[in-house]
Amino acid sequence: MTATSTGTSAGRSAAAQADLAVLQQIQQRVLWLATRIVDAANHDRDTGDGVKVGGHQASSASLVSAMTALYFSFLDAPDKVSVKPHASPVYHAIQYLLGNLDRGYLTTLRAFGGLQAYPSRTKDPDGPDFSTGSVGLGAAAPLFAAAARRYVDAHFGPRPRSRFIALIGDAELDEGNIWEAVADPATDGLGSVMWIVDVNRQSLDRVVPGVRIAQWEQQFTAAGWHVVEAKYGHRLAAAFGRPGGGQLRDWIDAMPNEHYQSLFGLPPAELRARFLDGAPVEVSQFCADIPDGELATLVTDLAGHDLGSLLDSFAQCDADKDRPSVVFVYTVKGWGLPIAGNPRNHSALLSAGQIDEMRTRLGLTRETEWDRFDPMTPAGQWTAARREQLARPPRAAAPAVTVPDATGIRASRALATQEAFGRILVDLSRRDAVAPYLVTAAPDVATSTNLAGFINRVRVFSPAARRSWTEDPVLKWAEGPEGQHIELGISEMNLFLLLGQLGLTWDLSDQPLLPVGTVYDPFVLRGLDAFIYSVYSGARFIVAGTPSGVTLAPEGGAHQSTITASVGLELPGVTFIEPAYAVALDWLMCGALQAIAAAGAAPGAAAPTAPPDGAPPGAVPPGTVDSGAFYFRLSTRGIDQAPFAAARERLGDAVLRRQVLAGAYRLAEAGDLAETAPRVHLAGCGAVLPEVLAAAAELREEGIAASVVDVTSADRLYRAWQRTLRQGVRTATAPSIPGALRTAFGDRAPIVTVHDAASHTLSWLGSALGVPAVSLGVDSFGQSGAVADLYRAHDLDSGSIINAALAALSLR
Ligand SMILES: Cc1ncc(C[n+]2csc(CCOP(=O)(O)OP(=O)(O)O)c2C)c(N)n1
Ligand SMILES: [Mg+2]
Repeated sequence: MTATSTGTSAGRSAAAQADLAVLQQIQQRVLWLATRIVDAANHDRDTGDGVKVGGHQASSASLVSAMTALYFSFLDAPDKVSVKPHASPVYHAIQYLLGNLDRGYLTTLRAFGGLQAYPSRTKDPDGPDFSTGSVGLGAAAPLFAAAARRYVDAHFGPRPRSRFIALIGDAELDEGNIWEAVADPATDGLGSVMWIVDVNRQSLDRVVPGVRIAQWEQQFTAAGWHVVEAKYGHRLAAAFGRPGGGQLRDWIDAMPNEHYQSLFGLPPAELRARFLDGAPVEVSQFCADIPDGELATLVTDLAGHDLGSLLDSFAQCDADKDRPSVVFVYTVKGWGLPIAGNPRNHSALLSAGQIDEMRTRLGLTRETEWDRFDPMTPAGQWTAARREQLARPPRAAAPAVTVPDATGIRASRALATQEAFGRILVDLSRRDAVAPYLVTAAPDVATSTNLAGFINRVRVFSPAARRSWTEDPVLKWAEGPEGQHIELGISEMNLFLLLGQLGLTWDLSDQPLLPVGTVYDPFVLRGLDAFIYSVYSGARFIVAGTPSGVTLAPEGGAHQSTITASVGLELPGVTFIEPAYAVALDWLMCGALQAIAAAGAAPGAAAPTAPPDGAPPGAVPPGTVDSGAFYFRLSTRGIDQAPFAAARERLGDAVLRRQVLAGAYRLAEAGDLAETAPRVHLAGCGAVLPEVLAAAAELREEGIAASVVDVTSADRLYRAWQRTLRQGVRTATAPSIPGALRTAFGDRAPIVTVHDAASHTLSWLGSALGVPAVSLGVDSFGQSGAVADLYRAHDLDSGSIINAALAALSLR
């Protein structure tokens, strides 16, 4: 007996038949374990809070056969699989049977520190390749992982071939991001991709009406995909071949989903009547000789639970190496369970009696119910062989990528951070130690976000060389396999999904990269769920949101971002950075790339946080470290660089750089006013600093000692504050003001915060410093105008800042 594919033809050899029999035995155990894992979570554990635990026995059952076929036959070790969120119990059951998950975990689904409700790369102990949960994203992720692998292979030499597989719920195909991913030319021709759609015709609420499959198949075909159907099991296929079988097939094909679905769970005699309700006489005649019980088995015989058919269709997909494949696998939601096909089964749980009945039927007892297969049995030998076949070698140590502390950008004239960003990238592309690892991506905004200089140097990525038909002296859009910019269509979802997978190549393709994406800042929100998804998955990348804010004055409210800074500050795993000056950006960008490079080189960087004994992990103070992604919010407003040059002279590069990286520094001192002069701090962030500096100068003339603090990373400051606060909370000691805040603000004085973003983003600074504060920012939609018009409209002009300072002083 061998644990390999069972062959492809309908007339299987005796050996192949025997293999299928073993697989069938395995899938029964997978079904049991997946069902019992959810059952235990709900019935064996007292959470003490009365909140329903939940879990999805029916959604899991639907994929038991397909996942058994994959993990116990089809997959090779380098293959990467994304499992639909609600089949996580099946994944864990399989990893347990393969010996990759301790038994203690099986009773911890949805418990703190236990198995996660949905597959999680970063939290589950048995390391799924992809996280899933927000439907549609985990489905599309392997497509972008395959695109990232294609890029890695083209630049660093081919790795062992991986197939990138997604197991997707049929209702997931309603999510628009799926179709954005399928339609993008960057995902063309990825023959290593196989999507398996679990066609159980049910979503959360209902049996989905209408025959959508035909439409979806056409959409995939139109996008250049190879479409395969695994619809009928071998019994139905045989019946269709008999005289009159054609009509039977037509009848089943034409039947509305709701009608077909209503057959499940009916007693056999009733099923006959329901099945033949409205059927042509030929179909009734065809069925007349088939006993009730057999008819029930026959008409619900779908390929999604026929292991041989499944393996045949996977092999069919595999044979097509030039384009992605999708196989529509017809299944039963709740297959093999008493809740099979019930339209309300999405969250249904088996009763204690039903669990007992199932356990007994499978020959298990309360003592043996969690056991793996006896190693002496065929199933035990099979799983042991598969464990070895699927074992992955430890990740090779990655080469160290040396990113400089700074490119040394010169900024003698007024400069915008967006322009500086482009120049820094160009400089880095000239450095051999960094350049090979840089890869940029943009959703049709590469040139308008200043990537043109970089693209001119490194070209655009395309798997094959493409002839260029234009001669543009300013922008050389040359495409070929050596290119290091990946251009996407206008889909911010795709941008963040691609960045996420480029940011995971250190794990999924054994090659760290330094990915940098650009997007107009307001449209970060358009891709936000994919942004969150990618960061939650452990991806490391830089994204520049540019231009941002109302400084983008003439463009109007549809293009002016306001709440993105708050989003950046609050997102876990993302470090939000908004510098005003070119040299600060240089230090911060190089620092971010250094962090990404260092993380990629760290062995075991993907290790889950949960311990093997199932105990809850030690509580980690929130956001104590920079992790995954860096979000730079940039601007096209050119600002005078002299104030920064003055700060450099005053503080020296070593000190200033440290402060800039920590999140804030003193940009302008209050000057030599009398000791008794009222003091105020003006804290500004980003492109609005010229107004802040002007206000400070005027205040000083009025005898008010106003200093200016440039907040380069509100996020790092906030985290530093929270760290000390929480430390105080946990140890019941008085928290201190963190060093970064003390250094930048020095003495205690009322503050005004000024930001070309929602005023809320910096409004916490008053509490952090324990002083009265007035926060200015953009709290309504923008509109077209000149910068001065809009700053006046939003109280960001220097006059308003002066008034705010007086207000803050009056709050003392
Ligand atoms: C973005 C998002 N919206 C909504 C949900 C809630 N939800 C979870 S499963 C589900 C239905 C999924 O149906 P399908 O994909 O067909 O899965 P299955 O039938 O296999 O359970 C919904 C709406 C979610 N997880 N993610
Ligand atoms: Mg479904």
